[in-house]
Order: sequence, then C-alpha cells, then structure tokens
Amino acid sequence: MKAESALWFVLCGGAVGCGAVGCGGGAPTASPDPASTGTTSDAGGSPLDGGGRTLDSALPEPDAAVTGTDSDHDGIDDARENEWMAAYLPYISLAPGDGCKTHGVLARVSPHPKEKGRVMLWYDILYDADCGASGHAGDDEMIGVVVDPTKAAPAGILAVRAISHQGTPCEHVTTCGQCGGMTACTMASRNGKDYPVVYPSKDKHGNYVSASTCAASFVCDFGGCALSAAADAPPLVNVGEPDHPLVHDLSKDGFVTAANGWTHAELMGFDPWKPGKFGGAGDVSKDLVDPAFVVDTSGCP
Ligand SMILES: [Ca+2]
Ligand SMILES: [Ca+2]
Repeated sequence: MKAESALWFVLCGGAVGCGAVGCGGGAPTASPDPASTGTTSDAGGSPLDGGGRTLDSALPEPDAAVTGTDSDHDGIDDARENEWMAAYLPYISLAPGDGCKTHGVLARVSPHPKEKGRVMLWYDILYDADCGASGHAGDDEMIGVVVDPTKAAPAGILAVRAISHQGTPCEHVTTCGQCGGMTACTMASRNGKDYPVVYPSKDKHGNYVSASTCAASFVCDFGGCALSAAADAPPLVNVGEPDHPLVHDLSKDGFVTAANGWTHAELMGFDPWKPGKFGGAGDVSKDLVDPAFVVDTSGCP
C-alpha cells in the first residue's frame, strides 16, 4: 500500500467497520474542482483508456488549487478517489437471510474510458464464501457505476450495472440509470438520501439492480433478493490502477482478516492484481478491468 492509501486506511480506523457511511467523509460537494491538476507523468494511461489521456481531457474543470497526490497515475488525486468511492457507492442490499455475509468491497476509480468528464467506478464485492448451491471459498461479485463528479452523490450517479454469474448460463445483466432509454433505478435511503439499490442474491451473491430479475432467476439464485433494513456499510479499499496498483495484500492492507470474520486460509494475503482465482471464485484482476461494466452514459445530459 502506498503511503497515501495507508493514510486513508488509518483515517478510516482500519479495515474493521471502515464503511462507506463512516469513512467517506460524507457526500462530495458539487465542486467544480474534482480533478487533480496533479503531476502524473503517466499520460500513456491504462490499457482501458486507449492512451493519450491527460488530466485536462480526463476530467472537468481542473482547479489549480487541487494539488494532491495521484498515487495511481490516472489523473485523479487520491483524496478525490477515496471520497468518490465512498460517496457514490450504491445502496448494497444484502439479503437479510444470507448465510455468508462476511465481505468487503474493492474499488477502482478511473476516468471513464470513453466519456470526457465522467468517472467510472468498478466495485468488486468480495465475500469469504459462496454458501449457496455449488458453493465455494471466496466470492467476487462486480458492479459498475458511472458518475458525473460535478454533481454530489447520489444525484451524480448516472448509471449502475450489475452482472450476475458472469460468463455462465445463469448470467443476467441488469442496468439502471438516469440516461435516455435506461430503466430508472430502484432507490433506498442511505445517509438520508435516496441511492440506487444493488441486490446481491441470497448466499450466491449474484448482483442485480432489479429484484424481479433476481426473483426470476430462481434456479441459479434460490432464495432471491430482498431489500435490507439498512444500507450496507462495508470496508472499502481503493486498489489503484492495473499499471499502478495501490494494494497487493488484502490481509495486510485490506479487510481479509480473521478479525473481520474471514475463515478461509487460501484467501489470506490475496493480491487483487495477481491473475488467478479468489479461492474457488473468479479472477479479481480481470474483474477490475472488465469493460462489460463500463456503461455508455452518452444519453445522459
Ligand atoms: Ca489517481
Ligand atoms: Ca484510480
């Protein structure tokens, strides 16, 4: 972990109980200066941005007053990334009867690879186990969120995409948002404001933005989805970018610890950027760069 993310972690009180609610510093203001003018020398960018990205083109209205550190070289300063990953996290509605709730969330915060001024958040919800049918140690379940960082959360959340059981016959892609042609998101109150809801299915943790689509997947998501009494407040870790990771060990610099209730030895010390399976689940390093979660929000004003 770089010093800046370590500081973030310390400010959050460590992994235990470091939730979006408690650690986000609240919703961001609708600031005109969301981007660092930064000192990144990584104009070549990540594999997703096609290269040639500069701070000026990536985000709106850079403000010379913002001179923070850009540890992952993507043109957004660390403080903004950490603020945004907490503020724009959807209302994650864990099924009340879920039998294996131990989890935490990785976030990758980047300029939208195709849309100037917008920010793409890959959230990977990691669990200690999948305890549904054909269960296994570890579980990795992704959602994608596109935001307009000039608007405070939750208004700045333009679109949310969930893909359950990706790449299997059980796959369901659900997308909601504010853009023309999109289904409006189901909303529920988090921090006193209405946020889009993401439903992980009971025990299997397949993500949906539509409870009815989840219910229709009764073979693959037995137990379905339900609105929780309160929004999730998971520990959050900013993983950085593939070419400049901020984290290499989720036990040392994250939430995968026995103290947090994680039980599977094969998950300890996990490096989210190292190719390979997360226990018996998928490849987190691929999740975090998966273009399938990048929503086209060109239909939003
Ligand atoms: Ca950055
Ligand atoms: Ca980033």
